[in-house]
Amino acid sequence: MTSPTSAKPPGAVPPGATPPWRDPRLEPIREKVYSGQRLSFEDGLLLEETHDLLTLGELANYVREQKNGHVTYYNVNMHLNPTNVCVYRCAFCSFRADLKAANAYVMTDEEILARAREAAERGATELHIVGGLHHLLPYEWYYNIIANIHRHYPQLHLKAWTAVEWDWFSRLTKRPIRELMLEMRDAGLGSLPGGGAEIFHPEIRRQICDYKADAEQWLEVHRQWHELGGKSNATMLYGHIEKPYHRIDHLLRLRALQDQTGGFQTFIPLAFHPANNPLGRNLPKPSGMMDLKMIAIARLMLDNFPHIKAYWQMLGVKTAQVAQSWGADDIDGTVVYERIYHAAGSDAPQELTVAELERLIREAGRIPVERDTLYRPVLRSQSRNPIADSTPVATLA
Ligand code: V47
Ligand code: SF4
Repeated sequence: MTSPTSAKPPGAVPPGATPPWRDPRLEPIREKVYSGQRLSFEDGLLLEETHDLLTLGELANYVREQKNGHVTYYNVNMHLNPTNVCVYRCAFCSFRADLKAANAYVMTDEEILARAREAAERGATELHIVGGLHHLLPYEWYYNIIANIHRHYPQLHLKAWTAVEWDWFSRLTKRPIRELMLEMRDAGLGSLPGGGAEIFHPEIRRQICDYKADAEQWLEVHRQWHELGGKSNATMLYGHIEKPYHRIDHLLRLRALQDQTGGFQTFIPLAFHPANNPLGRNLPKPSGMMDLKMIAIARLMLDNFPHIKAYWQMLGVKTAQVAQSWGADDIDGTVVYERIYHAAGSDAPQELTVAELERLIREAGRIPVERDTLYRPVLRSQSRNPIADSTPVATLA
């Protein structure tokens, strides 16, 4: 007779047997991954379908370690959103405001320069600048933000304006995007962030962000910047009304452009935050399972992207840390003054210090490396790093 203490729970696997959670359909994909073969659209759909998160993690982690070893990158950065006034009405956006809304703001030149000064004084290497498309402000206003900051604080790398903003500048000025890019690069622009990509597939794009730059226009902006020798990032907004095939389609469009230009540095899956926006009314936040799957699938499908970023502001600190074993090799930076996710209900802290980032990374079994925006290691002694030992400051948001 078996004693109650030695009874196996239902579903327990005898030693040596294949556990029931292992999905045998992933075996051909495992072979492809370990032999460096590219995954197809159908493979991507299978990765989406499976519940075998452990095998997904194993495969994505293999690719991650082949590309980036045990390193996890972070940077010392700050965000600047010069205005929240926007002509568009993306259904997922909790950040935007109408021209005359009570919460509408446009930062003055002084406020913008004060933010840049704070970034420089706190040892940031990057200022991440994006905002709304203001109904009345001319292209010159956006141009001057770059030129003024660069003139005063040339040590800051300015990662500025999503493809949607570049498309808007071209509509405003009727000038070719390439010409505007050259002009802004001369004024101090360093690289392009990955925002505005959302979901490329028109079945979804027309429902969540009609009118703004479409997939072809988004990709064309990045192509042009890459052709000028510039680097940029890419994103995907997941966990709302899109289906798995829309996500895989999105990833493959990015992979195809990267094959041609090689200008993308990192891909950042962005989890939909449902608070305070029309799209979120009946939708929950993506689950932890989905967040980890998106990181892993991105790592497996985007075989030509050097980096996958688990943006801690978007995933939350805990998932961003675990994601370092599911394919991610970057956790983003100190951030500070993030508005877009906090407007949409993020409960992540406003900023993390270098000491906190490094602790999270070490605890995940990775080696923390401070990078600049272009993934060059930043060398500075701890004592010279003004953010390392500081307590987070009070924030605007
Ligand atoms: O384009 C807006 C997304 C993006 C919501 O390049 C939302 O290094 C979820 O692109 N729920 C802007 N997402 C942020 C972005 C980014 C962030 C960090 C690093 C980089 C980089 C780029 O945020 C927007 C949109 O796709 N977004 N609202 C929302 N409610
Ligand atoms: Fe405007 Fe960007 Fe918000 Fe869309 S996501 S409404 S373009 S600020």
